[in-house]
Amino acid sequence: MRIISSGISGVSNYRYLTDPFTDLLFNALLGFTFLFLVAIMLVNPVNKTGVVDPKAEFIITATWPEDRADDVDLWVEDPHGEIVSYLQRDAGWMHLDRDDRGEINDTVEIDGRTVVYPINQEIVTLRGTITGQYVVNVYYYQSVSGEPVPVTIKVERVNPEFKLAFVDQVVLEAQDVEKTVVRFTVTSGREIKDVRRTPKVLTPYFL
Ligand SMILES: [Ca+2]
Ligand SMILES: [Ca+2]
Repeated sequence: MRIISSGISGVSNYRYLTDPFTDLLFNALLGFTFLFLVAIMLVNPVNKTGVVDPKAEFIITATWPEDRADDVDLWVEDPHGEIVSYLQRDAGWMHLDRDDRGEINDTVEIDGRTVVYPINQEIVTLRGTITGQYVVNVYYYQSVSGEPVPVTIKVERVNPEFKLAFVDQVVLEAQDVEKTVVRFTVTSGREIKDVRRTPKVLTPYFL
């Protein structure tokens, strides 16, 4: 790489040819970054404590250890018999955020680099509730580890105020095991009653 003198007499100051441009670029980048951060702060004011997205009435979450490459699926049936899963991510008022497939879809490309964001979680939101019984199942779709996988299920009520309605952990012993984690009944007052675990198959695989 070529180098040149700065031309300042009496000063031994050698610099790379690209330096002035790099400096300018760096300073411009700093300026833009600062302006961008200020813009973000103005657009997204810090949420007040306790304020939750009002578009969801209930949130059902299935989580399994983030270091596992195994694919677990969350299945939920509403009182009308509508079933939400990766096969149908919108059903009635239910919505599945994503099909988490273990580690397969945990990577994103940023500036040509592969960045891994290890998370093993599927979330079903209920945008509205129907009175009656909901059924929550988990299914061990693909076992990469060959090991049993522990899955934690949470049911959270968002409105009128946030409340953890149910939490439990089940172990799916092997691939293709389906378990009903919980059945619960939503009352007209949005309370959860009659929590039970009577098994019910929601997947269509063995029909
Ligand atoms: Ca999955
Ligand atoms: Ca994952």
